[in-house]
Amino acid sequence: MMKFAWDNYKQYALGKNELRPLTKNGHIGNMFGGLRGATVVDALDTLYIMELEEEFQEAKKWVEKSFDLNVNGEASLFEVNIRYIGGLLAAYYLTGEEVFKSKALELGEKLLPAFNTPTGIPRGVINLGSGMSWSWGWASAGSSILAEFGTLHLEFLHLSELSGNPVFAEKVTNIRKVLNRVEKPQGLYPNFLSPVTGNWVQHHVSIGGLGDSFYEYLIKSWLMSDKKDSEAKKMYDDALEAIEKHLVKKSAGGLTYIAEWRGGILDHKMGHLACFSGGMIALGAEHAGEERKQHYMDLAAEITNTCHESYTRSDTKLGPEAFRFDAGTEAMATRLSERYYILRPEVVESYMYMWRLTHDPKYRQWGWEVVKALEKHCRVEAGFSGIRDVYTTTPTHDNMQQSFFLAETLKYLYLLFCEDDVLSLDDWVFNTEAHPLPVNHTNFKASVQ
Ligand code: DMJ
Repeated sequence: MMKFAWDNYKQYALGKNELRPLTKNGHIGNMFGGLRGATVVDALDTLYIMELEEEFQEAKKWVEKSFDLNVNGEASLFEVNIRYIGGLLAAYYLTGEEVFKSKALELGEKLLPAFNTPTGIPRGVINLGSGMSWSWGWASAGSSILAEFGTLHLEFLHLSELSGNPVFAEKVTNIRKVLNRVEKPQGLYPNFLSPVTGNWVQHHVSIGGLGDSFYEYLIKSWLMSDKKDSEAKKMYDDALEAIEKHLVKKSAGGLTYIAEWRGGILDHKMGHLACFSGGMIALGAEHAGEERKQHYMDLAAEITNTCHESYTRSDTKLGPEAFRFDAGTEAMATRLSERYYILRPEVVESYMYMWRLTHDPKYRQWGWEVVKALEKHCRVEAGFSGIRDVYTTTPTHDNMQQSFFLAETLKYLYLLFCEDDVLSLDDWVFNTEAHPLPVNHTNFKASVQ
């Protein structure tokens, strides 16, 4: 599947950001500020891990010869960080090839002006040429987004480590300080914060979109520090406790889910994005106190089961963008606009963690169901495509092979069926785009072979 996805991207869209597999051309979009080759950089480590040697060399050659960082345009700080910086850092740590390191550092420098705000909380959008930055037009009152400024820590610590320049680490340490200072309603972290005042702008809390990877980076910061960053661990433990108290619910049919919270009122909806949390909670459970460990493993298993239900209840056996638990609905989309599946990874991501941490064979079975469904409904003549409605067996394709399909979905599926020592969870943490970063700078050769 990876070879097919890569070969078609290479044939029809090399150098563009994504492949359009129906029309057999490339897509550039406006997320990466003029940067190109998002699929190349996102795919590098997956190709390498899968031992697709020739394809990896093709990707590396493109980075060496054609990856131009002198661009002008509006980029998402978050997306550039998780896909490009994360992808380059992982490729560097896996191979030791200097080109990946130098590109990661050069790009990292270009992101720094986004932090020039009164609080040091970065704005979401940056022009990579001029360094001008601003907030997303759709974010209330010029706010910055929790899942965006809260998803820089892992990569920025590595940028400081590799460059010897503390500036990157200082930027993310300051974000922590601001977050620790501000009062949390019921212990929860709302999704919108003002980079000017350092106060919350709205009380919307979600473990799905807008909030998700902030929580993920707390527990992973602690793991990546070889369990020394106790501040991150405490923030994670406290946040999870508040989430469990206020957001975790059980449906009439017995399915556990994590609702969204709007100023105290619950929206009984779970996004596909929120399905990463089964894996995250399992990963954290490993390191919870003895009395909490089983409790969190059970919670992780229940959430993963609910996400699996959102897949099995559809005609394609792929899950919708969001599913609800209200008015008699259980784990299904109720709105037409939420029925699509765009090759997202979060559900197989949780299967991978649950498999590695429990070895219950059902997670491999569930992963195989996804493989079959992808082959049946998403494989088209020239690549893989998202679908517009998971509740029909003759779905319309959206003509987009997302770069995270190669970075994450296929990598997590591969790891689900590998031995546990391939990118062992003891030695590596995955950034939120599934790019592996070493724990405490463990040498790759010692742990992956
Ligand atoms: C990816 O870019 C990352 O996983 C991110 O954290 C959330 N969205 C996509 C995949 O769904």
